[in-house]
Amino acid sequence: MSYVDEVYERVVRENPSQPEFHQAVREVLDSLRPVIERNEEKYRREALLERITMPERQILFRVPWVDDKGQVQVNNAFRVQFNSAIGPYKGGLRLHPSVNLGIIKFLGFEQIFKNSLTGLPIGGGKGGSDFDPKGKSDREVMAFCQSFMTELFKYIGADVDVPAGDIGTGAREIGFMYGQYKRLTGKYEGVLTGKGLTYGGSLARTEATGYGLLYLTQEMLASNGHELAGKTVAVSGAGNVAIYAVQKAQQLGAKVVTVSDSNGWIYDAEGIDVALLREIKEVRRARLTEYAAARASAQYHEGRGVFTVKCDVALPCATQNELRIEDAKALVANGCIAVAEGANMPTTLEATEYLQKHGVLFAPGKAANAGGVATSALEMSQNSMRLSWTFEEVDAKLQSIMVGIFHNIDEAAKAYGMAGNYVAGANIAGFLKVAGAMEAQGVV
Ligand code: NDP
Ligand code: 2IT
Repeated sequence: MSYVDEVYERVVRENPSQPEFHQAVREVLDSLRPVIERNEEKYRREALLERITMPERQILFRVPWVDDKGQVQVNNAFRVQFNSAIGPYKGGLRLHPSVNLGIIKFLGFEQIFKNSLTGLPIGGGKGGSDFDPKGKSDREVMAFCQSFMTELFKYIGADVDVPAGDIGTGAREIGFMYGQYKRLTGKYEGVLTGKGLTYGGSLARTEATGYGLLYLTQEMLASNGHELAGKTVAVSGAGNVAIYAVQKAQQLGAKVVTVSDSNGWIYDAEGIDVALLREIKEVRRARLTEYAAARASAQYHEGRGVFTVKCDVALPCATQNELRIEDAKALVANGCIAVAEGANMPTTLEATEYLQKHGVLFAPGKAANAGGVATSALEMSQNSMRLSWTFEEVDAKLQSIMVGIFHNIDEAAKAYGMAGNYVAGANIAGFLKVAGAMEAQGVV
């Protein structure tokens, strides 16, 4: 059996009931076949693939907190410190009822390669909890965040592990966590990113993932002879990534006709009104039905289906495995030319293969959504220097990072005879840097 297949079998055997983790590993290992085959004996002797698929450390803990009725609640929480070959662990914290160890491991594994692609010195990690911030009062969210940090603070630090936001973790949650870290340690340091602008946050971090997604998409389209301006775009999700993806797409001259949340989706023939969307999602924390109620041009549809609309470009920005084979078929049938992942692993393996086979340009999340973590790394730099850059400075760095990522993955794909396969290019380019650093540092 090939070394790649042996390692994949071991991952499945040793991590039962973690399908998302298996899926993420499978995609990466399949892409790496040509790289591994060139040096199979060396990699096997070094157990490099076993080491890269096994987290350096996994922290599991409980989070007790008191709700507004005086009832004690307990949640499961996780921090997976996956790989520190090229820098301190770095990656978000997801707060969503679906969170389990397998989901955090898939996210942490993806983060290793994504962070490598940014070109910045950050290792891979991820964390979170099955706590659901939806419908909770601010006081309940604070109680949870303080209790969560009361355990987590032992394992993190500005040069150790630097968490950030993800699904369910935004500026409010980061603020409460930062306050508790500071209180427990007495240290005012850049231990979290996505902080508020008054206490160490970076300008443009809020916008970075969505903006970065569009910078990379624009570059991918341009290098394949297309223009983003004038295109019709379908976006899924209505959270941090989706909102700023919509905004940047519109600034670049595209028309965005959809957004979605876990209940349903909006088709707005006149183009999504970002100011209204922000008011509903960021201020009122309300559902998309309110968007439809407030705007005559918007139709609300219950359930799935956001990718059944006619579009040129699709940007899945909600969650894993939301873009499935039936969506891929609808996109191809409707003439879609490009898909770029704002979310982490939003496209199933089957759907990805279908899109690629039918000539749709496909940018995987670990490249396309890397602008968020890249700007987090820029926030870390500013914290270390005790300086803050202007919005324009950060945005210019973000643009150049995203354009650089596109050319890096494009060239890696070509170097291994897979021109245009950006999934392979991203996995190979991300891997080579981390593998080189692991080899240089010996058996650790
Ligand atoms: P938010 O919590 O701000 O928004 C998430 C959005 O996705 C909401 O509209 C939510 O709808 C929807 N959603 C979440 N879970 C589901 C589900 N199970 N089914 C359907 N819809 C769902 O998160 P972000 O925008 O920050 O994150 C979105 C994606 O982008 C995630 O995959 C995340 O890992 C990834 N990402 C985020 C980065 C960041 O900087 N924030 C950076 C890189 C990637 P509802 O409100 O109904 O739950
Ligand atoms: O998936 C991701 O890259 C994030 N949620 C952002 C991580 C970060 O450290 O900014």
